[in-house]
Amino acid sequence: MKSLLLDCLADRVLVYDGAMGTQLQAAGLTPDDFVLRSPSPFSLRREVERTDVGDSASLQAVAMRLNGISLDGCNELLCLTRPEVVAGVHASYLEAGADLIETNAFGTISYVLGEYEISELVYDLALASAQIAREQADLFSTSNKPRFVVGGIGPGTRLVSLGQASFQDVETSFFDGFRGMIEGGADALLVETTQDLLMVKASIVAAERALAACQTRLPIFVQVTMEQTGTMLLGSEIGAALNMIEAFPSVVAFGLNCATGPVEMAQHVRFLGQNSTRPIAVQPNAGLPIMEKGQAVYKLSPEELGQHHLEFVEKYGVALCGGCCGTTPAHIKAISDAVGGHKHTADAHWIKVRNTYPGFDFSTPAPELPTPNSLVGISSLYQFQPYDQDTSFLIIGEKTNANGSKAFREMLAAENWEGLTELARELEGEGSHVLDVCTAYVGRNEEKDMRTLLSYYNRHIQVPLMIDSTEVNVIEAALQMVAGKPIVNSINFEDGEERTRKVLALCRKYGAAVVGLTIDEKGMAKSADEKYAVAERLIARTREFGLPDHDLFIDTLTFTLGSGDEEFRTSAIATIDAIAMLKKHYPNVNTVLGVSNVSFGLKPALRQVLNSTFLHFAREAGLTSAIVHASKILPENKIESEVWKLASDLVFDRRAFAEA
Ligand code: THG
Repeated sequence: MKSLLLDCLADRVLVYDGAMGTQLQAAGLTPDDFVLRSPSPFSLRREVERTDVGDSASLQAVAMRLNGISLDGCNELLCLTRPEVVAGVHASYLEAGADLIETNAFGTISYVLGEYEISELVYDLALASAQIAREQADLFSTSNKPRFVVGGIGPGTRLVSLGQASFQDVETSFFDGFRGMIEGGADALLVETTQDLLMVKASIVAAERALAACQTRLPIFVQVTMEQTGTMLLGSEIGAALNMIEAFPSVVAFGLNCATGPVEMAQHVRFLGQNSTRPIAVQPNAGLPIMEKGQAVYKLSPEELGQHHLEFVEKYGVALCGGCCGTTPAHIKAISDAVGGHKHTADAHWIKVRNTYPGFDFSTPAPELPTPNSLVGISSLYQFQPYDQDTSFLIIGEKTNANGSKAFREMLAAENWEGLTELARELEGEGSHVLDVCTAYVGRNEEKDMRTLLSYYNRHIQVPLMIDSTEVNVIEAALQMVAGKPIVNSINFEDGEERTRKVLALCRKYGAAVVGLTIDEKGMAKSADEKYAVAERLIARTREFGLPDHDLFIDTLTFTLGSGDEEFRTSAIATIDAIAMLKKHYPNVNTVLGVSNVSFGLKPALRQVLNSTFLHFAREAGLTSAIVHASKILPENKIESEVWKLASDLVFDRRAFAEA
């Protein structure tokens, strides 16, 4: 992506603007300023540049319908009614030294504007906000100090993870909003003050679609809000947020704004400095709000804020510095004096990544590079889960699966969602790091069940999820229901390339890891060499779609040893050997097995032993994760040595076993 903004960001610290709302309030506006009359001279002038006639028609229609009614307090409307006031605020921040100004479009979301019955104005307001900011930025730009417009939209009033708006609602509205921003001349797209990672995900998907629709590329920025509690509003840790964001290469800067001042933000900024592969943005409030006469006031002085930013820049590699609530042009001037133009010298992860891989471009990932990610793993709405579990393996709970559990199946049939949630909580309690979720049940609607179940699991389950389905539509529905970064289970080449390509495109679009099964057009690969060959094809394909190697889990599959079938007696050996080959040649690629498959058809006590033994040897060969019933896995020292030996003989097809 060629972008002057990114070139400048790569070179030096850039300064953002400060609060918009309070500056507008200070302009002494009256209810009359919030009346949309038929198009103002400003918007008429812009009308000629418009490409989309339908939208200007909706503007006319709204003006007629409102018929002089004041939408007092709808600051976004000022972009149409008092553009010069909005422009004045931008100018004051540009004068103070801001490199970037953010559009006056915080509430430009259909259901927020809907409170004023102007939900159809998302595009028009976004367009106007960007045009106003563009004009001011251009007026202040010099070749030494170009100024940039960030087309920013806030979080809205509804939480997707709580079901108050759907993924589609957000995606549709942000598509219109971002399209307006792009056509109005924005240099970057931003979603800010966000509280819900599922909403963030929907807005990133929307930004991507808007950029594609406008046939252009702009950097996407994301900023989350960490509350005083130390998490986002719904309980998301900063690591969950960063891990999810990093699954989207188009997000080129990530950071924080609002809720607290710099002191309270420091722990999160440190975390980002240590882990983020993307430049870090920080826009704190001017301290914590203090209530005075029923009003929130912010007391941090401009100089203090500037000093905090200097520390953030020097210690944690913060690259975009600005202010949120309570900050004024004086604050931005102080920030500009303290850090403006500062080179990136900190010992921060993203700076190291940039220096180590000079060609590394976030918009064209290079999975063959050793991974620059510090957070290698997946996430839920709440937490980050590393793939590497130190002394353990990544434990994927098997029981939240309609194919794998009678209890699950019965509760699904009864639509006992609370019971299904309780079952998932039990697996969490048993130590599962991830849950494999499958709602495929004959006679029921798999997609609908997946949506409903995930609306519960997203909110109530702390660990990340694995989406287990063979249906493309079910997978996409699931990806729209879970915050954080899930794993999709699975792809294979049974029916050739088409379905696999579709699923990989979805993993890219929604930010997910993926399981690849060693199955091709000839069926399930049997020998270790065949399994390895299909694995190489899976690796090539996931790389082609820009997924890093660590986000692919190769499943080298095994047949049951429980049938006694001559043909399958060496099946486990082939599975284990293929894992060892992959470990050797693709050390970053993960591996997974549905361990219980190995013992289908055997008695429960023997199954437990055989599963545990098989898992043990697969792990010795390098297996990194497994779908298991965690509480039923026994370590070697908990199994009688005679029994252990018998089970090992079965795994390795030692004929002594058969003859005994
Ligand atoms: N690879 C990948 N995904 C998979 C599998 C795999 N997903 C499904 C399955 N295989 C792994 N999950 C299970 C879950 C349960 C059982 C086996 C594998 C199981 N269940 C008991 C049975 O069927 O006898 C039922 C127990 C009950 O009803 O409570 O064995 O290989 N990528």
